[in-house]
Formats: sequence, C-alpha cells, structure tokens
Amino acid sequence: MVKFLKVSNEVLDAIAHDKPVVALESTIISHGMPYPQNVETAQKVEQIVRDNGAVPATIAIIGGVLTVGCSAEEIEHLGKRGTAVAKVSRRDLPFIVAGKLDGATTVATTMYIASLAGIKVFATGGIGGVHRNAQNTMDISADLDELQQTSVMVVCAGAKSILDIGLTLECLETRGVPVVGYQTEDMPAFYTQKSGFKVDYRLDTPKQIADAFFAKEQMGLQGGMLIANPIPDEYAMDPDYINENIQKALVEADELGITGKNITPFLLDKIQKLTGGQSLASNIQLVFNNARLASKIATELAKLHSEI
Ligand code: PSU
Ligand code: MN
Repeated sequence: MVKFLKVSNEVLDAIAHDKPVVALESTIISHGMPYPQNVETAQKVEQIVRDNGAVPATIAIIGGVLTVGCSAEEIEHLGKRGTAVAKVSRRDLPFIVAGKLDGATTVATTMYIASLAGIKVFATGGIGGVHRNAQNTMDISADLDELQQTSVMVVCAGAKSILDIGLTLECLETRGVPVVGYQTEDMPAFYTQKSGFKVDYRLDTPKQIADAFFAKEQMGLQGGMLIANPIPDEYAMDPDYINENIQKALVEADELGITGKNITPFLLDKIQKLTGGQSLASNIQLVFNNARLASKIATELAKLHSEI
C-alpha cells in the first residue's frame, strides 16, 4: 500500500473481490455547495451508489492522509468547515500531506487517489476545464491534464458554461481524452442538456461504456475517459435564464478580480444566489443521476475484470 494512503475496509474488500466501486470527490462538498445541502447530498449520493449495487468511496485528505472511503463523520466535517478546508488540486498534494492538513480533493486529485487505490469509475457533477477568456488568463484546470494521464473514468453532466466548452473539448482532444455522450450526441452543459457542441462518441448502455474502457485498459492506453450524462429533463434549467445569470456572475468575478483556484467556487456560489437556489436543486439532481450511471458502469466493468 502506498504511504499516506488509507482505504476503508469495505472498499478494500470490494476491490480485492472485483466488486464495483464508485469514487466520489470532496471539493464538491467543501467548495461546491452550501452547508447543510452539501452533506445531505454527499450522504444521499453514497446511498444511491449502494442502491445501484456498488460501493461508494468518498475521497478526501484527512489530517494529511489520502482517505478513500470517508466516514459519515468525516463527510460532515468537510461539509461543515466548507471553504476553510483547502481545495486540493495536483500541485497542492505534497504540502497538504506533509503538513498533515485536511483537504478537499478536486476531480484531478480524486482521480489520482482513486487510481492509487485501484478504483476505475468516478462520479461527480462537473469537471474543471478551459475558462472563458483563457486566451488571456491561461486559466485551464489541472483536471484536463489529469484526464490525460490517469486511467479513471469520470462520469459528469458535461461542462458548465462558466467555461469555454468548445475550447475545453479541443483541449481534451489534444490530450487524447475521449468524450462519450450517454444516450446523446450532444455535449451537455451541466444545467442544460445541450451546449451546441457534439461529443466524440454516443454510447447507449453502461455495458458499451464499460467495454470501451476495458479495451482502453487492456491496450495499455493511459489516461481517462469522460462520460457526459445529461441532466434529466425535468431538472434541466431554461438555457437563457441560466446563461444570463452565469454572465452576471462572470462580470462580478471580473470586477472583484477573482482568479485562480477561487474562481470556480466563487461562480458556483454566485449563481446559486442569483437563481434563488434553483441552480443548486439542479446541481444536486444531476449528481444523483451521475452516481446512478457510474454505479451501473462500475458493475459492468467489474464483471469484465472478474473474467480475466
Ligand atoms: N464544477 C462544479 N462543481 C465543483 C467543481 C467544478 O460544478 O465543485 C470543482 C471540482 O472539484 C473540479 C474543480 O475539479 O472545481 C475545478 O477547479 P479548477 O477549475 O480550479 O481546477
Ligand atoms: Mn483554474
């Protein structure tokens, strides 16, 4: 076992016996949603994973330990302390571990820690990507580079239009990361089912997705795979309404000079306030939807692994 890594007994047992496991991130808990909805959502997501036949593994850094399979108390702690917990992307890892600090893991670090533990499937809300105006700011999330090098599948609801979705897709292509639409040809835009961009491949069943990932693994092709799962229609937001509010949030971030790792949490919080909680309700539902799909894919992938 890698030093500084602690995997819960339940997750260890599942991995050892080729049972399905779904990794879950913690930046969404500490920095992506307000308390107490963040903790309620994290707990419900774990339940959904269980109801769909897989073992949940919420990942965070607790007292400098890379923790795979957080306890209910640890999730409560991360949610209650919120933004007081460091948001930890790849570059931050050594300092949080050496300093024995707590950290909320982003998509990049959750992928990395999941892969250390041998977990292949990860469910979240949205990934980081190329920010609008990145031509000037160079603000491109480390999530994209992690997808290039770490062999974990990320199930998300597409990319939010706080990002430049077209440039995010270009960057993924350059990095050799395939984007799969689940039952759709359209790249979803988180709060809405369509972004106006197309995905690379449409696959219609969890089995087809597991087969493609398995082929990638067996070829020794490094890197991840992005599964874009559109928000269910009944929870989708009106595109004009949400885009108007995203625009307002972007203007405010610019006026306040917010940059770097603070920009995504700032925009999420602002959008939630501007929409009177409507965007939060959609955000929660799309995470549930991704957890369901990820569990089904993990189940199919575990079958393939148990046959070799
Ligand atoms: N998008 C969301 N909610 C989130 C995030 C993105 O809708 O909580 C978080 C994820 O943890 C993601 C991170 O990995 O923001 C990206 O941050 P940055 O752009 O600073 O890399
Ligand atoms: Mn960034």
